Amino acid sequence: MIRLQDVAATFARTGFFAPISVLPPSDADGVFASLRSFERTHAPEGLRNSNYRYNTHLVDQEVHQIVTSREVVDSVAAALDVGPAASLLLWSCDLFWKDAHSPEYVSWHQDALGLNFEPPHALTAWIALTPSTHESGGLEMIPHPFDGASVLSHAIDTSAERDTNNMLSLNQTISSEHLKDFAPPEHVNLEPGQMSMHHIHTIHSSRPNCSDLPRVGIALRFARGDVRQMGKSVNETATLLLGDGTDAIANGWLLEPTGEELFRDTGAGCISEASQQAHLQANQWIVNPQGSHYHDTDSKM
Ligand SMILES: O=C(O)CCC(=O)C(=O)O
Repeated sequence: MIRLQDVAATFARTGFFAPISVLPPSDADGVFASLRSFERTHAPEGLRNSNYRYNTHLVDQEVHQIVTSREVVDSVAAALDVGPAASLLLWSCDLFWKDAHSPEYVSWHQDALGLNFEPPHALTAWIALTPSTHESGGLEMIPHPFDGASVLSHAIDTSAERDTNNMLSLNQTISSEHLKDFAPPEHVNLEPGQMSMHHIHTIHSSRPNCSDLPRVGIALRFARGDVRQMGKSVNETATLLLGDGTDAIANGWLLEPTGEELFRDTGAGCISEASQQAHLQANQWIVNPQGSHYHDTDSKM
């Protein structure tokens, strides 16, 4: 049993925490199977390449239940030190899917790049649906206290010649010159159903999948309600997980419908109208590229 004080202390010291068991392994297998079935019905081009890989919790009820579960929310609230009067928001969620023996990788980067969250009270939680190990291309983190950390310079490459095996939308990469000032990276090994958390300032990456199984995880992006998105032309939408949302609304966040509203009229294998609308709204940057990249700093379409 993990003590939440230990989670908070380790997270503050190293910028990440793992592993936390948030689902029995058989349930994680079940979610993966249900995503496969969702894919057959709604994304025959492949879920990993479809818009549904973003904010999947707004269209898949099982994913919604996981992201709003006590196991997830309590650990995130402890790491972000969410006080009794503050709100906790899930402002994005995306699937990171590497097929077996895929050369795809994620270069060294910080999630904070381009977010302009002030104060930077935000983190990414990553839930493994399949084994995420050194061999399968699991996350690697550079331990560093997040307090006082800053966003380092990243090289960006969106040219036609960019390395398409890099899964990041901008191929954003911190140079090895910058990395040598930091401690060596640590591998994060996760069994299906286990979660890691990293602060938006934590430097992390992942290597190609050299295993025989797909390596699939759900990345959940959380922020405290006192976080304001600076200089955004379009406000982000977010799912309220703790608190009454007053602080979040005052900081410009738009609140998505609750799970009850989203999935009220959901029949087997069917996405509700509200759920589709919420997904479109949360992905408005896809339909309205005016705000392009404003919430897609981490993964490519
Ligand atoms: O899944 C991966 O390999 C990388 C995920 C990542 O960089 C993130 O969730 O912030």
